[in-house]
Amino acid sequence: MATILEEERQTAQGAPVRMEIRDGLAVVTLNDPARPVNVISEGMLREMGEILERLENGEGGVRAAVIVSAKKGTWIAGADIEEFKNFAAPADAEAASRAGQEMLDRLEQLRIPVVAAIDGAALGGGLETALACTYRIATDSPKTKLGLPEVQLGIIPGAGGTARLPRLIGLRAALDLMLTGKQLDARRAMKAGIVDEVVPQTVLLEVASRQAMALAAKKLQPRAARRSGSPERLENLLPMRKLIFSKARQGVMEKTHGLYPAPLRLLKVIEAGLDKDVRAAQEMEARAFGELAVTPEARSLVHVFFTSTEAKNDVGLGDDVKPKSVDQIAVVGAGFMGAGIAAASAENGIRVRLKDVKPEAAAKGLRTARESLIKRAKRKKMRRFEVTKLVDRVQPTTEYSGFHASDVVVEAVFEDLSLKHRVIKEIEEHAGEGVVLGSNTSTIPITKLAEASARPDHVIGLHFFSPVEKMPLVEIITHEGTADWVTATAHAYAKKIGKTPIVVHDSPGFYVNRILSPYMAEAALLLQEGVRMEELDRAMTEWGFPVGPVTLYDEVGLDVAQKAGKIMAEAFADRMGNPPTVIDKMVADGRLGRKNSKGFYTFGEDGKKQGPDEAVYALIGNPPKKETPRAELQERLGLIMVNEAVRTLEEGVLRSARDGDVGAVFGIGFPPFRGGPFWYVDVTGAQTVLDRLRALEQRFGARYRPAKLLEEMARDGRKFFPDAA
Ligand code: T1G
Repeated sequence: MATILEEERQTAQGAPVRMEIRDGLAVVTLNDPARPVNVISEGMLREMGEILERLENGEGGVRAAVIVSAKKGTWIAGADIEEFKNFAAPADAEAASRAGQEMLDRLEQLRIPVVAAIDGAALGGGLETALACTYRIATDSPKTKLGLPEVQLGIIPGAGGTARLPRLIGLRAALDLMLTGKQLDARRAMKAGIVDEVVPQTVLLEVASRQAMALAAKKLQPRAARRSGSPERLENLLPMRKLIFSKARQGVMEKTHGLYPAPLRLLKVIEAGLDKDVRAAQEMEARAFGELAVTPEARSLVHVFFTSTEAKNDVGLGDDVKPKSVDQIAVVGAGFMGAGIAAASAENGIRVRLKDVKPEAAAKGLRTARESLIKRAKRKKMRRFEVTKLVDRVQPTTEYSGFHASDVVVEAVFEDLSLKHRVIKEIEEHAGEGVVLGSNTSTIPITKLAEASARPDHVIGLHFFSPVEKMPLVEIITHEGTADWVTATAHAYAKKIGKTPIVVHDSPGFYVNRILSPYMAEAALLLQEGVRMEELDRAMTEWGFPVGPVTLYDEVGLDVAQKAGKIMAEAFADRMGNPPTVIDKMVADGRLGRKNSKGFYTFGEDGKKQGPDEAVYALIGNPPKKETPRAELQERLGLIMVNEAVRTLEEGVLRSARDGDVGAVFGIGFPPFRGGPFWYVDVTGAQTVLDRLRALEQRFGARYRPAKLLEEMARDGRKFFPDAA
């Protein structure tokens, strides 16, 4: 049996779906030759339609079937998101949803049992296909992930998932999966009741074939059938159900401020469909899917999906540039960032030497790294021996011993040029000739760092964001002399540890801090003009940022912001040369933010943010009196960031608008439903953005002077992305 898959993998050509019937068992193999993953495209639907017809006709005396993928890493990655771009009207998307529903209804109604033999990702329409099968077996491979991430694309499951999943695993569990889009590994999917069995990859087809025939012989029953009636009967009591939905709605509003229509519509569809049969429930699902798929939010989120996967898969260098494999790294500086980088690397199979000057500092860093690893291991229900293996990958040291075996060394020491120069020299004394020397600096030009290196072409910026375990972006910064293989290795390393990398050219603030600085400076200026801090923060969270700029000051640290602000003011004096004075006053008053529990906001014993510290206004010297319309605050802060982003592309700091959108969304939480600064310009219209900037320039001066590239885009009616509406 296993050889069937091997043969298929080797001979991936022709039809994406193949079926072989032997001794009453049909093995349906998915293997789309045209893509790296299996997706439910129009072509795949057609192929599956023919396969279903052959099974409905009982071809070859078939008694049971197994659906298996011959693609490494994916079973079915869902509907073909590329085809969403063809949805011109709700009816187009609704028709696509109905076509998916009809195919899976036929699969579910087959008179023979069908086993989903899942190895790799079964997401969206992929999981919905598995839910329409009689029995689900998944492998314990780390690549096996099951989930319904549709809300992350601004839509809802459209092939029966909103009806079948709650009926299989209960309402609360289903809502949690569909509202978060979280992906479960096989063991957790089994615990949730989605999967019937978990097996090693090597025996998947063998076990699936045996179980399929056992089901046909009625010697085996799916878990779902063994449970009497729908699970968790308590949930079905109306008062409880109402409570579940109102709590879920409240949770969605707190998280999204109502800016994302899909999760709210999802709740409506599920609540209305619960007491109906699956067919009737799917009616509402298809209609809602149709309406959501053509919303600007969905189009932006599809844009974010493709730009982020492209950024992951495209280092932007010729195929002849080969990255070095990264199996062992060293991190110098075991502070919060260093420990985070060590943990993210260890979690993805890389051995780490974590160095600091003092043993207690190295020990503290090790503790931080291990605590983060154990927390994530617990969430993944890893077994004790697996956890031990994982945490043992991080080894602390106060020496440079073992650095010779490192493929990459990341320095994450204090932001001081002379200290970093000394560390670079020390690293090069102990590390191998071929080592990539990465710096986690967020402000110091990489060109300056490379000056201390004996191998400047090995020096590159590896800018992680805090907290490393949560922030997906790695900003890779090249200087004029960085070797291509070094860039390729840094990119491959970032991808290997599950991050989304963008490559930018060296410049003050690089890309992400470059666009963040004028935004933060403008917020401080607005405070000085008498706008209340919570009003500023609410304006930007209601614009879609996870937190507002004033809260962000307290998070990153006023001293860090002050330092970055000065570097930017020096570098871009014409526009940023007049930094707000409030930050200096805050630092002078010993207010560094959360790290010393004294900032713009007050902090409780537990370190949690409380409310505005009114004493700050006395410090600012201007009592808050100004009622500025929220829309104006959003315009001033949003557009100053967008304009700076366009300027970085104009200057060649960014290589592409794609990287700009990915960097802003994944680096500083630019609202994903707005797609990123460049997509935002396209959707809003370059001329409109230009006019609004010019109006602001009239009122507030040079810091709002539109980027030349924006003027050209408006003049020529050009867009950064051809498929922007
Ligand atoms: N459609 C189209 N292209 C896809 C795709 C999809 N669903 N999934 C991946 N690709 C492309 C991707 O753009 C990249 O292209 C290549 O495959 C490799 O991807 C009815 C309507 C599956 C876990 O949201 O999460 O089903 O850059 O680099 O790291 O209810 O891709 O090489 O040209 O990411 O191994 C729901 C999306 C759809 C899953 C693999 N499904 N995909 O990760 O590879 S909506 C999803 C992923 C839906 C139904 C609804 C990941 C992956 P390129 P990659 P990877």
